[in-house]
Amino acid sequence: MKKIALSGAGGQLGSVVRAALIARGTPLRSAAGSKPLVPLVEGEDVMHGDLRDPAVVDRLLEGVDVLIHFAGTSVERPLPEIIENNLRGLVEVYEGARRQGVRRIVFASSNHAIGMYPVTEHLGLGCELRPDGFYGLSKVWGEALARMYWDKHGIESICVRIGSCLERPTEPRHLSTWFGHQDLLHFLDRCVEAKDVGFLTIWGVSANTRSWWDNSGAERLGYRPTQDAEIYAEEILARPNPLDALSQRFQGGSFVGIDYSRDEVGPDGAAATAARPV
Ligand code: 15L
Repeated sequence: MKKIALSGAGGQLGSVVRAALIARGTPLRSAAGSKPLVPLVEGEDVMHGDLRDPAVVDRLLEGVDVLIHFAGTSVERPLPEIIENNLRGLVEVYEGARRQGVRRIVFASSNHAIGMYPVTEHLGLGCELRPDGFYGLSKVWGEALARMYWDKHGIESICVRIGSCLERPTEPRHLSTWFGHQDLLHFLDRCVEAKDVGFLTIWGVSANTRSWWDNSGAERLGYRPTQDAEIYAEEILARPNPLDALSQRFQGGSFVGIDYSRDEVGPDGAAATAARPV
C-alpha cells in the first residue's frame, strides 16, 4: 500500500480526511502546524511543525508516495501572511518532494482562483484565472508552481480547485459550489490510485445540478462524484440568503467584497459599496 502524507491534518478538511484514512488502515503520516495532534489511534504517525523549515518538510515526506497538501492559509488574510504560508511554504514542500523522491502531490487550490467570474458563467478547466483576493492569487501561483515542478522535475500534481467542502450545503451559493465529504474521499482515492496523471487541474465539486464548473478534460483521474446539493435546495432557498448583493453576483461569494473598491452599479442594480477590510 502507498504511504500517504497529509499536511494541514488539524484543519477542517484535514480532520475529515485523516479520520477516514485511519479508519481504513491507510499508511498515513499526518502533520499539523504549531499545535500538536492528539493521536486518534495508538502509534499513529503524527508530527507538527512549520513547513517553511526544510527539516520539518523532510520529516513529513520521508518514505512517502503521495502528499495530500492541505496546509496553508485558507481564507483571505493580509499579504505578508499569505506570502509566508502559501507561497514560501509551498516552494519548501515541492523542494522537499524533490529531495525525498515523492512522486505525486495533491495541491489544495480553490475556487477563489476564479472567484471574480459572475455566477451566470459556466467554466471549463481551461478558463482564464480571475482570483478574488490575495488568497485566490496564492492559489493561482500554486497551480503554476505545481505545473513548473512537473515540467522541470517530473513531480506529478493534481491541483484541486475546491468549492465549498462541507458536510452539507447551508446557503444558496453552495447549491453550485458544494463538495460533499463522500465525494472528497472518493476524489482523494482517485488521486492516489490513478496512473500517470502528470499535471492535472480539476474542480473539487460534487455532481451539483446547479454547478458552475465542468470537469471535462480531467477524465483520466476517474473522479465520478455522486453527491448533489440539490436535495437540500428547497430547505436552503426557504431561508434568507446570508450573502450581500455584491457577494451574490460573483462565484467567490463573500471573498469578493473584502477590500472591493469599484463603485459601479451591478447588473442587479445593487451598488457595489460593500467593501470590507481583510
Ligand atoms: C475556500 O477556499 C476556503 O478555504 C473555505 O473556507 C470556503 O470559503 C470555500 O473556499 C468557499 O468558497 O466556500
